[in-house]
Amino acid sequence: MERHITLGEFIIENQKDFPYAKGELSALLSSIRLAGKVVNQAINKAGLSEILGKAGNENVQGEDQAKLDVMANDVFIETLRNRGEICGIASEELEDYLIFDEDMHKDAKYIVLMDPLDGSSNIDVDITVGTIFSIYRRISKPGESVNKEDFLQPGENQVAAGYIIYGTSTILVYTTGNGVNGFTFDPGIGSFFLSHPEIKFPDHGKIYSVNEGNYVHFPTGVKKYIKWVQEIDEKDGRPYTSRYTGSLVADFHRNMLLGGIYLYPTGTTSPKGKLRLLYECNPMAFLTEQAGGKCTDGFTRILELKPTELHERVPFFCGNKEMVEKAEEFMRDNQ
Ligand code: AHM
Ligand code: MG
Repeated sequence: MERHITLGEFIIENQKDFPYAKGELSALLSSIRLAGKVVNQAINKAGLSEILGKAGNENVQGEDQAKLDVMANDVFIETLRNRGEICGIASEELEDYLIFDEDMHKDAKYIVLMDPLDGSSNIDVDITVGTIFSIYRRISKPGESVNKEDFLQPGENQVAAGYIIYGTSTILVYTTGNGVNGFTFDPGIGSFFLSHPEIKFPDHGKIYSVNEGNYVHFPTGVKKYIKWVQEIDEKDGRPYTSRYTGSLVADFHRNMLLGGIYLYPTGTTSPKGKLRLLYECNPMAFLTEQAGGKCTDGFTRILELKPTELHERVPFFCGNKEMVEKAEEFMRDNQ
């Protein structure tokens, strides 16, 4: 029988690849795995347990918080706080970052940034949602207070990033800078098993994912690119197929496995795009590059952008290298 490696075994076996591993990053990934199981269980029975719907609050960006958003945020924060590997966390759902300054955190080297439940407009209608996480080493010295600079690091400083997709099955996908691997949750056993080893974008893709309802607001380069993908050209498989769920994790996961491009450009209703650099774009960009793809804001590599504020938004072009480069060509030619 084929040997099925659990996520726990995989994390430990690959610990030697971390340049300064002492086991803390492995323990941190295990904490995320645990919180993911709790959130997964809640999502699976959401319709039964009166946790669908709005929580009655708005988050810092003025968006309605769904009850599951709030629950997922609390589960991840409490799970990570109860263990000693991180000294601070920033979440899309919180106005400011949280410092963990209890004794058990005093030697912690890592901070986490996360979107605890991405695609939340899809929760109440039973469509896939996800959790996105991003891990950095702190810049401040242990013993000093964690500060904003620790959270405003460029994406290329990430030591690990990943997502959990709560879809037809629940899959945890992550990278520590040594390729991308995916683990499917077996609910009967309660463990994640390696199911998608060494994920790479296929060489060519034929899927484009963009909210075309915003077309009128898009920059000319994006408008022309969309028209181009819809033209007939048998040689490169155009017209491409349009697929868009409104859950970044779902659209990203599909495009990485099947080949595609995801676009969330600027528009008059979202002058800097919608997606958040720290919680959504950077972790997805790290995964993308590790899977052989490309991720930019239309001009500049996402991982090189220097964040200036926690909830900063940036335009997002992400997917197969050749597809993103084509979209960039349209952006350059239509400035
Ligand atoms: P959220 O973090 O509030 O759920 O918002 C992010 C989501 C992404 O998952 C998705 O790709 C995008 O917003 C969809 O936006 P739109 O509905 O404008 O197309
Ligand atoms: Mg989100």
